[in-house]
Amino acid sequence: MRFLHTGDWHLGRTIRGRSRAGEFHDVLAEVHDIAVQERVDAMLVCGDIFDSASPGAGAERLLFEALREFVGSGIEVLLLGGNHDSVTRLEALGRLSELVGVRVRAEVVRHDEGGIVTFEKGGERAQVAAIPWILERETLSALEILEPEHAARQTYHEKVATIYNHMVDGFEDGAVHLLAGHIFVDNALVAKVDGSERRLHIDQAYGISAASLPSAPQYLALGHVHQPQVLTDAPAPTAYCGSLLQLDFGERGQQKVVRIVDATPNRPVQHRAVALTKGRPLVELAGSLDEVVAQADHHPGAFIRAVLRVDAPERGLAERLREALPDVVDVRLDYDRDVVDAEEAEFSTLGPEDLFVRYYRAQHQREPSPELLALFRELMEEATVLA
Ligand SMILES: [Mn+2]
Repeated sequence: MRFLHTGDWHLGRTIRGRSRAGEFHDVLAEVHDIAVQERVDAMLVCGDIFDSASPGAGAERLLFEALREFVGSGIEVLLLGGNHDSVTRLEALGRLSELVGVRVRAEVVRHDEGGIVTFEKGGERAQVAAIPWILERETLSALEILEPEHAARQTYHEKVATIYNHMVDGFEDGAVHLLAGHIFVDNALVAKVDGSERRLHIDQAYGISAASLPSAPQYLALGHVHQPQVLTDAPAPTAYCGSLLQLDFGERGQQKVVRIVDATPNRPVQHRAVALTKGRPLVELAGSLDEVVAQADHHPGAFIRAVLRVDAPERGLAERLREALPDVVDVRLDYDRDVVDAEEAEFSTLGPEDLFVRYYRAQHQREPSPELLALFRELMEEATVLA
């Protein structure tokens, strides 16, 4: 049987308040075209269907429209809940969509109570162990959460490993055995920007080590990490499909893909990536205002983050740049902070991030960590979207 492995759709996601609905529509149509051309039997969507627990009507429409296309082409679908999804919302969708071959697993259930989803086509049978995102608060007791953070993460890691290994106990002989999960696996690559790769470790996130993943599945289709990658240190073939679009500037330069997986019982699977082309690229351009404007010519259709080199913060600079380049969605000022006395700067010209960095320095007499800054940006983006 042939499967299409995708995930992290994040329908409804915007970039700095700008809609990406058109791109989502086009890339979902592209995924459908690939599925039809490749004659896949079923599609596994490995979590983070929506960007938020309460997506807008436009995001729901994108999903329903896409599902309608897949169902119309005779392709069965499994939707898995991710950490961004509302369990209740996805389950509600599943109540109806199961009738047309779109199955939903939003919450972990035992393998003998629906945790294993079965697909049948032309006399062949595939069993997919379906493990949505496992919430920390449901896995750990209140007491464990009160433990020092590291101990709580260790406990979470052990419990998740138990759940993963228990689920595959439901596999029966003679079928194709796959696993679909939404999880952070230690050592996965989270961003490759400007040549520097960053690996995230369990110390930094709730997750599982590659070695403790089960070896019984012929292929583990994972979602959660947005950079497509095959994990080479897992006991069975394991891959993150990645997201459909470059969702934020940390993902710039990433070639987005879906994966095609060919599986026959008791045989090694064949799996490969198929490139997606419909998303707008995200680029970061640095230099003076004129230099950034000139460079932008080489990136038609891109959303741009501009890092403007200036001697000192200057009022109205960002507005001038945005007038020249409407696709600039993020402007940062790069200047020698020792030269410019923080107290002297015009606060009204500073973006929220610069203001936060100044506040942090004043309070703690040191620089905020990259993780803290990343969290700040995420919160700012959420707050901007809500506003
Ligand atoms: Mn995600």
